[in-house]
Amino acid sequence: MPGSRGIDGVRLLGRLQALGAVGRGPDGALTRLAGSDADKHGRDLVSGWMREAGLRVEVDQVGNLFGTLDGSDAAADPVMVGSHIDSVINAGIYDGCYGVLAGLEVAQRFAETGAGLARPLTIAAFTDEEGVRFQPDMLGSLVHAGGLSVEAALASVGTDGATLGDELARIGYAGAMVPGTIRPSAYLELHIEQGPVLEHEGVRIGAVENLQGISWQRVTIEGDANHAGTTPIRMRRDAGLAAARVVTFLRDHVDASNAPTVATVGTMRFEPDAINVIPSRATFTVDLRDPDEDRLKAAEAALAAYLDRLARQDGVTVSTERLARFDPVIFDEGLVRRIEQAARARGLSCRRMTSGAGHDAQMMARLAPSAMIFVPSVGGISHNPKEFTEPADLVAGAEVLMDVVAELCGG
Ligand code: HGY
Ligand code: MN
Ligand code: MN
Ligand code: MN
Repeated sequence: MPGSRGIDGVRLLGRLQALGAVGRGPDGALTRLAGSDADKHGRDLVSGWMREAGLRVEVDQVGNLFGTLDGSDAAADPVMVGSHIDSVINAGIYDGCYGVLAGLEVAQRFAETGAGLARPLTIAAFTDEEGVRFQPDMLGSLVHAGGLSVEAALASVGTDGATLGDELARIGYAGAMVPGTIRPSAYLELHIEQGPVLEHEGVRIGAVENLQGISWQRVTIEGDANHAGTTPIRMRRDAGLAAARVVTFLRDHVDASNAPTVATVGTMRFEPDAINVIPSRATFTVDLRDPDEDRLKAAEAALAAYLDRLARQDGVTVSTERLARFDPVIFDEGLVRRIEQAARARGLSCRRMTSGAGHDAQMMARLAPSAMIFVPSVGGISHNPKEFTEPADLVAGAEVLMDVVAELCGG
């Protein structure tokens, strides 16, 4: 066991590996989508560890999982440390899980060393942060922050046709607590950077001061199915061609804009999906992001205008459905400063930065002063089984988290 209150790195790293084993397919790919059996097993594991650590475990009506270590001032609003344990498809083991397990490790060390917190400390694992199966993403923290009703969240229909409410009930995580009951005095999220900046600059800790805006849409293009061999090229209403034009338009638009805007078409489906039939329908998603709200709006407007032109030019019909829209967020300056000070007090290099990825902190910032701590991602890789962060960096991030939480909780 480490010194007076050091992080137990062996336990933290061991739990990351153990949770990372939950949701492996026959090919070894890790997929732990919200509301799935794998999600249930992951939740069972984490809530068991929370109980082992002496935390009070609660589940709310959209499955958000909380573990609380009481403080001497039970009436005080808790400091909350959170993230998520649901994953994308064929994921790495650190995204989200690291923040939940490091928070749990901090709470457990406080409990083991009798840190005598004034404020309670709550560790949160929010439902469906990734939004891969049920949109919008950051669903659980959005409900907690009052941005989405419980009814709308539970009615969310997954990519496989199930509803979130049915799935949470099926896996035994449709809790009784009303979301938002726990009002944090401050919210902190420790996360892998999922990008190349810290590694590229050789910096150990990122003090995240803002997070870019996110716009998710589903686009459906309707054309005419027809024979691939007999239909002259000029007489087609080819939904597949039109969809492909949108993908290249987005890249050309972003390249020409000279801005940090990013655009991604991550899913695309053709119907009837046959080698010798001109696609009658193309359905795909567009993920647009920018740290600046006006530029994000401009990118959305440019896409809408292009889709109008495309409908006329290709003789197809185009419809769009908004799946998620989150404004850019500026984190709490006082908390960002505390993170910088805590890192430097431990002799760790630190730089301020923007988060390119969405996080539960983006939602919790609506409720309480919030900020994030990043640690380097090797090769900047994430949402990929090659996702990796050096153990020393994982422990360093947890120690910075512990120091900031100790200050905020009066431990
Ligand atoms: O999409 C995101 O940025 C996050 O991983 N949900
Ligand atoms: Mn994440
Ligand atoms: Mn993610
Ligand atoms: Mn996230």
